Amino acid sequence: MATKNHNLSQIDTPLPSAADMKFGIVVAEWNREVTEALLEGAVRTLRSAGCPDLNILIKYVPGTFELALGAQFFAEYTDVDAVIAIGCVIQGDTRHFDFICEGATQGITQLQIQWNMPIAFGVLTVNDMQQALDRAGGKLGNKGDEAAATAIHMVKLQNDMEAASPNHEPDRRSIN
Ligand code: DLZ
Repeated sequence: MATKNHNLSQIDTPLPSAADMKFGIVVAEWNREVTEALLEGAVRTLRSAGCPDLNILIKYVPGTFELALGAQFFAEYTDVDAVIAIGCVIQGDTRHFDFICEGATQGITQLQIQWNMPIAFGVLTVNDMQQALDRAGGKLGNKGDEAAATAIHMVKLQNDMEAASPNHEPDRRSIN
């Protein structure tokens, strides 16, 4: 649950090293002022955990509704360990907001289960632009930081569990 005034850049658990990890970042172009700030936060956090720039792949899609497919392209055509999906949906006068948010959340949830690959949800779903700016490097931190930290933790968890699995078989990432 979102906690009022929680700072999204405050990462409580120390970040594992991301020196050997590779990430795809898919960024929605809608509300670009906001999504660029979220992207900056995500890249900064990946770098701070030691992820080399060569291991950070960035692609753009038109809007948040297209994030799930953009993430699937990363899963299908690259060897990334995880994807970070970045978008910003601002409530308008119609129900469009609900459909976009639902499409993105359901699409991303389904995708990460199907592909057995972490996809971090760096999407702001807010009432107005001020709420977005507050969470994109403003007074409530940066959701891009939070999403990148989540992706790093999930890749580490997956790597550790795979390595310890008695039935370990080569997965999608080693086949590519
Ligand atoms: C159409 C639309 C609207 C009204 N609002 C947003 C928004 O606030 N944030 C966002 O990322 N995208 C928005 N879009 C675009 C949709 O995500 C999508 O790109 C279009 O509906 C075309 O599929």
